[in-house]
Amino acid sequence: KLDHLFQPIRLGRLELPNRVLMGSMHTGLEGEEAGSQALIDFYKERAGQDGPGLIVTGGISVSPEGDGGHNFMGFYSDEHCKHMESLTAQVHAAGGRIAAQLFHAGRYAYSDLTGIPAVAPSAIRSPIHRHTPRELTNEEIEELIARYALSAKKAADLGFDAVEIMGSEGYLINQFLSPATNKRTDAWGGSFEHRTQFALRIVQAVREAVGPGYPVIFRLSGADLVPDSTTEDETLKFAGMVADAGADAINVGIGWHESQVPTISMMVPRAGYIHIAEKIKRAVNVPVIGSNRINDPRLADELLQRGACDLVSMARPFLADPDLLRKARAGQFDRINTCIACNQACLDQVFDGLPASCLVNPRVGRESKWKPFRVQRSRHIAVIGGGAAGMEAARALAEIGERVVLYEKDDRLGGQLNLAKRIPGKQEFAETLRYYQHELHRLGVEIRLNHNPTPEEIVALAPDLVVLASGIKPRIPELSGTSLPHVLTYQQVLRGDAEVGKRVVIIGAGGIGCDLAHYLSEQAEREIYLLRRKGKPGETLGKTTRWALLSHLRQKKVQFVTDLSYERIDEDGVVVQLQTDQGPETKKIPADTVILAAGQLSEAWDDQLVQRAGIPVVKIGGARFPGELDAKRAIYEGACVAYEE
Ligand code: FMN
Repeated sequence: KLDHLFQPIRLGRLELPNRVLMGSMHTGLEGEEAGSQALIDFYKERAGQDGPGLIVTGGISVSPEGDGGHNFMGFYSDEHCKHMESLTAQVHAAGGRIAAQLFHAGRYAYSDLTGIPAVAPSAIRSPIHRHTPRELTNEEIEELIARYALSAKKAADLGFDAVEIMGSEGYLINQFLSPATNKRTDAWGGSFEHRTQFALRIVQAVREAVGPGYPVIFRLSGADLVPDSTTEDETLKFAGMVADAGADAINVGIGWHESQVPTISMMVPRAGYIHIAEKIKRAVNVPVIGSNRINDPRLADELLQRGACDLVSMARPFLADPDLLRKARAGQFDRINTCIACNQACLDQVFDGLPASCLVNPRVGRESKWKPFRVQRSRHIAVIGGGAAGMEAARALAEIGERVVLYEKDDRLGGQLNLAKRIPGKQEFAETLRYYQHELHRLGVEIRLNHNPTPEEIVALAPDLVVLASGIKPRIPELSGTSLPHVLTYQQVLRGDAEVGKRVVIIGAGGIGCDLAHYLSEQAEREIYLLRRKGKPGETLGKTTRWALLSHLRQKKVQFVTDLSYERIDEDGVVVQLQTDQGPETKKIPADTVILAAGQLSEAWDDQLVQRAGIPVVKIGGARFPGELDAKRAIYEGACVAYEE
């Protein structure tokens, strides 16, 4: 079983015990308080026996103007270098191996944060940044190459086991390679050979600095997915040139940050880009690392077996479950907390300047804070509600040794996750359900389905603590016509409880409204209107996924109507008042089915009697606050009951 995944492999003189790279992730824990232990504890928890063969750090700047976001580390800072030395020592002590990623953001740099203007091969602004970079001079380019080499030497001296040169995702090295961003007419631009010079000179200089045998990985862009960029032929040729210049392995990144094609979100099928690594593997004679959406060790093993790549990179899957490989080796696949590629707590938070965490594993980034694990208090705890919040509370409490009864009024656990998994591209939520079901049984949580306990029953049971996780119900807006037979709630629709017609009006264009439109538009040919009083559709969705979902809905000809007030629902449509340039205009939008997705309310469970009996009650998730459907907050609050109370 998994014979291929656990095959050792050599990179230079470094032997890796398995074929898995924990892909580079900037966590936002790297920052100025670099003296803190949080980042080290994050890596240590992933470095132990049966951890990834090699961990790659998030990008570490080779030069101060190259920082790629909030809280970056740089080889130019003595303080950061000291911190890195302690990082490598502790990862080694834990039994792991770690590579430093040599990084320069080029025009993607956060010049607002660094206070230094961004630089690039040419002064062309990226569509996702406000600042136009300054064109580098020939001397500055030579100096930057020297800085890559110096940083590599420092990395080796600081105890890193390898370096990875970051040449993908549209960062500086990629900007030199691509004709879309490199318009130079000197020796660094123009022809393909000229455009490759920056990368190749860096590889040579790094190799010279670290000497033979020290592993050097080059992360290149397997496909840029931006207009007028490097061609496939060029990429294949370039991969060979990088290997010849001294790289020991090629890690195949996919897309640029500005790409208009989803590259890592839930919509991307598992291993959806592996064919690109496969082509590169045929073009070079060094090991090739496949990446993106490889979230299951069995799939990884299959890819290795069929020779698609020599190693796999798994980045977010190690956020979701640091013990992924240990469980895989033991054949405990059902125990793995699978990455669902939602990006809600990792990338979205990093882009907002917050440290990364993980929706399905809120322990990420809190490794220092959330210990010790086992308290063995053996309190008796009743958890009311088996949705995301209640399941995590029950799991985490049982894990630290409490005795837990979990009540769920429905005939199955999961709450809103059961609906979420029906949305196209969100099927991965089924893995989260599988994980909880399995873990709750394994940890001996007593599960009572089809059972909504009465307050009297709970008082009679006299638990030490009640965790109220009764969740939410759809809010019915105060509007005439909501009780007409063709008016449904989003829950009724997603449960499949009711027929939906050809012409649909959805009231509410938040995350649920947008998901619902997606679901209905994939099901059948339909005319769908998505209505919102004010603001933009899907405003509450994460930065990294909102654009893709909205562009998909536009493709499906979903009509967005905003800046309106609702008058009433009729038998054949919804009457609204639109704000137009000519003043307000009343209009009926025709509909066979009207769906309410206008927010939610807490599902009531009266805890007064329990409180009066002196039993402490903690409310979590939708029971505490009925915001957007928010699995991230629900699971986090569930975990907090065990780790922070
Ligand atoms: N890739 C890099 O090369 N350098 C980075 O600094 C980096 N930071 C990342 C930060 C976060 C929070 C995430 C989620 C990804 C980051 N990536 C970075 C991309 C990952 O290495 C990887 O290519 C991507 O997550 C897709 O792989 P996965 O599906 O295994 O997560």
